[in-house]
Amino acid sequence: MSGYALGFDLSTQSLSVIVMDSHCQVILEYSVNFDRDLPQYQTKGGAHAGENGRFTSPALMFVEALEKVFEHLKEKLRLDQVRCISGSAQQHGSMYWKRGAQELLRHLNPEASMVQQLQTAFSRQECPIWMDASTRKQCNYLETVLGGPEVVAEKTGSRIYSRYTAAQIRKIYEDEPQIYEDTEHISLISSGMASLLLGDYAPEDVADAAGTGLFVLQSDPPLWWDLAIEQTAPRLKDKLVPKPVYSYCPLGKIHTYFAQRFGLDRQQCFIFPWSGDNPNSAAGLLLQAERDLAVSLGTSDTAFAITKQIKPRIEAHVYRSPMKPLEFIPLVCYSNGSLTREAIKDMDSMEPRTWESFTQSLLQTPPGNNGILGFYYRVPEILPSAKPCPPTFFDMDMKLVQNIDYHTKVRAIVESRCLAIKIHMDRFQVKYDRVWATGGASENEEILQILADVLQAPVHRVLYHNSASLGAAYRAWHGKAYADNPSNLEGFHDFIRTKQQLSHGNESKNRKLVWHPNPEASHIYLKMFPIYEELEKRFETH
Ligand code: ADP
Ligand code: XUL
Repeated sequence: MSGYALGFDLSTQSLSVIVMDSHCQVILEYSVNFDRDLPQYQTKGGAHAGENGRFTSPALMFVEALEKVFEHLKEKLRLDQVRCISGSAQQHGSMYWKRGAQELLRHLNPEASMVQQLQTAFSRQECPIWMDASTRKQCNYLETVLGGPEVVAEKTGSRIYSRYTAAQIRKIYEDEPQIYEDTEHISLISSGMASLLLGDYAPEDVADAAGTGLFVLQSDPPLWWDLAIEQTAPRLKDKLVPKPVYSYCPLGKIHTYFAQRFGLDRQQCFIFPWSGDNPNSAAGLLLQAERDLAVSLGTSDTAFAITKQIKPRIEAHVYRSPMKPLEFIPLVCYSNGSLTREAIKDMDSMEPRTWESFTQSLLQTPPGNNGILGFYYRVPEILPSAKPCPPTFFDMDMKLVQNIDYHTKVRAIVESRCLAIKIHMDRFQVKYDRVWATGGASENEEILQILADVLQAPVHRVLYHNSASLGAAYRAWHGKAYADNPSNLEGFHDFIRTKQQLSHGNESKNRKLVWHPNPEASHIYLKMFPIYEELEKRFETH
């Protein structure tokens, strides 16, 4: 196979793309930052914050960003050489397509821009996104009618969280019945983006479907949970694709719109299902079951692994692996990730500080931070389920402390997040002996050292830190090989290694640096775990 794969990543703050050659090497990357490059949508960190914990992003901003990427790529690359495209998107968020949108989408005119032609395609201009915390009422309702949080978690992999698509759809049905009526189709953001490329409604892949509250976690073949669909809103089944698909399933050829406007070869370029950012990162990091833990430090902080068997727990999540049909992704998620660290970095200063000064603070403070722990929820937190609260610090006697210096505050916020990851992930009893760090904040080597010290495992960082787009491009190549020869498909990991021309057992060329744990730090953190656990309970609101 020759040519290129495109791997997209529509994250909270940006739409990025990588171009990957047939040896799975990244040859080009490009990113559209929503706040900076599409200021007309007036987002902050890619989102609009509303009342009562509402967080949304404009659907048309996603459409326009996609076109912007192709305009750029057209100048840099022979797009007729692109053989396969897949992508990654922030999980849970949903797009509402208005009656008649499918026809509009199918018949786009390549002479005009997509964003112009899709102005009337959405019944709701704003997509609820993963940061949303406004649907407590709908979560309670759905959990009650479906048999309680434990039953729902057992069936779908997670209880219904505010950001889960089922709760979001129910809220729109209750609060905006006309919009619900006018909606002919509901996509996840991932499948919505695939739909733009395909020119028709694309199905959800199993991995991202598992973040809806509507999917039977252990189903093979993949199935929606009919009862949850019936209880979420009337006639919802008609507004969804009939079934989610495996992540490697070819969806079809690129839309003639992209072929004619940007020069892609419609006969040779195939679209593969988009998936969620965390499942794609698992693929990009080539995570191995029962061996690896991934920590993603993006707008959200997440920690996840791959397992062959799983017991869901109500304070965390289980998704499906996009690499192998019946493997699972246990995951913990914190909504106060990078933007909260940024706010701490710039605290008490007129001007934004540099990351260098933040790092200096980490270097000037010892492991254990002289016993100071920190909690700061700028936006409603998922784990624990907490309301926003200003930076709050405690000592090892669990007493509130004030008047501490900037450096100590910085370390407290970073270290306490690492303690939380260790405590919550260990409750899944997943085994790991190494950690893979990814996401924007994995640039910061001092954060990685603290992570290694708290988790007491070596922390690796891949050369290319956007593992979500890497995973999307790997999946596109793997899916293409499956489409070309379904009877002869290697496992995902072996397939990528073979393409990278690495012998078995060798690490991917994309794997690079390692931070080793300091064994002495282990005693310090062992004392802090139970204190952190107790303090965290104080912030839990229900
Ligand atoms: P997302 O994919 O969720 O949009 P990214 O994974 O691209 O976000 O991460 C972006 C974030 O990375 C920025 O908001 C910034 O706070 C953080 N970041 C970038 N460089 C550093 C650094 N050196 N130290 C800590 N955080 C950083
Ligand atoms: C995972 C989650 C976030 C989003 C955005 O459950 O909500 O990680 O996928 O990154």
